[in-house]
Amino acid sequence: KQLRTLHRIAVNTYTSSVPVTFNTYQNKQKFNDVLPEIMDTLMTSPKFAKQLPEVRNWVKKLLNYTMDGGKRGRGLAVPFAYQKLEDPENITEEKLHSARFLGWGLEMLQGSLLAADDIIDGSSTRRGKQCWYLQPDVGNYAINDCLLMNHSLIELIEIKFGNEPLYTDFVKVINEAILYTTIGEHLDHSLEYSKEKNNLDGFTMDGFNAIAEHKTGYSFRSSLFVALLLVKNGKERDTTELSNICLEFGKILQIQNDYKDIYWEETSSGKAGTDIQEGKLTWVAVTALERCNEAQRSIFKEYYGSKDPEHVKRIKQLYDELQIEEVYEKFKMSFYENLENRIRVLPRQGETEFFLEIMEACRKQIY
Ligand code: DMA
Ligand code: MG
Ligand code: MG
Repeated sequence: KQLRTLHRIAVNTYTSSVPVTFNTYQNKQKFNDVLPEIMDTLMTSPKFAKQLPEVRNWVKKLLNYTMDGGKRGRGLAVPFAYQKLEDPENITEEKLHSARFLGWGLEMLQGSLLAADDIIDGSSTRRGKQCWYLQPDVGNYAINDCLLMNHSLIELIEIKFGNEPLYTDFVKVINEAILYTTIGEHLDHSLEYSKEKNNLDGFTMDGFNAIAEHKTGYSFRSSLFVALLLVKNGKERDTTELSNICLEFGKILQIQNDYKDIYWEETSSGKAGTDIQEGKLTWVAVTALERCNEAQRSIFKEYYGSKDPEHVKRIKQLYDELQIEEVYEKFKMSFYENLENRIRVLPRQGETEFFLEIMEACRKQIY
């Protein structure tokens, strides 16, 4: 009898009547199954097939290293979004497969953006490993590797969808994500604080929001927008509010990222924090400044943006004095509440379900 029950559970897990969810073994497993195809497809491109074996080996090594170990939220969100946004009777295995393929494309993009970001931020670790640019035979060549990855992604999309009308739409969404994210990385750099600058006028919540929307919001949005292209008549849907909600997700994800940089151990976050050292305009820094008195503001100006471990400690101590952790917990709660209210009034149930589940994943830090 026990065996029969087990069998029934096993069968049910694989029937389509099981509700589609983002964070399930099934979604992940089926997504992972497509990865080898990504590699193979890229290598069948004449642009790679005719190269010396060294080139192919390098690209495989690069992709395996930089796409490994992350939470894969952006990638997993594509098949999940497709299933939530499409009417059940229109869902096809072929489209689902395309969604997974595109998901991996977005994971490739994220891997390259992070590899570039780590050079810029002078980071040492990422996803629990040494950063790509710190690998023995990489160094500055990592810049070329990032370009190589971005354009391999476009090549992949061309091989897979080049003859379909949707090809240009996919490229547009991906290019938009790259363009806005890199503008975000520019803002992130241009608004940095340094003692030489000695000016905190730009350290405002508006500044933070602009950075977060760009460097995080648009790549988050790309999962939903490529999925929508696979949906029947998806191109005709009004996406204004969907887009705005995605940018809000960008903000909260970046707020959590900024918080983790200070308060999480490297063993949990997978990377050593650098925001204080680099003088970054983060949610934590702006929130602290909003709460500083004159004396505390001087301390901030004196020690922020320094690699000296004692200075970093002094800033963290200031954050403690200002009770940033408590402020963060409260802020996060009301941010999610407001976001949920916007999500609940979306016109389509599938849209609401998609965002609510992604929101839950963000809350649990598994997105
Ligand atoms: C960079 O933000 C985000 C992009 C565009 C990859 P960040 O430097 O705060 O990210 P992380 O903390 O992961 O390095
Ligand atoms: Mg960084
Ligand atoms: Mg960060």
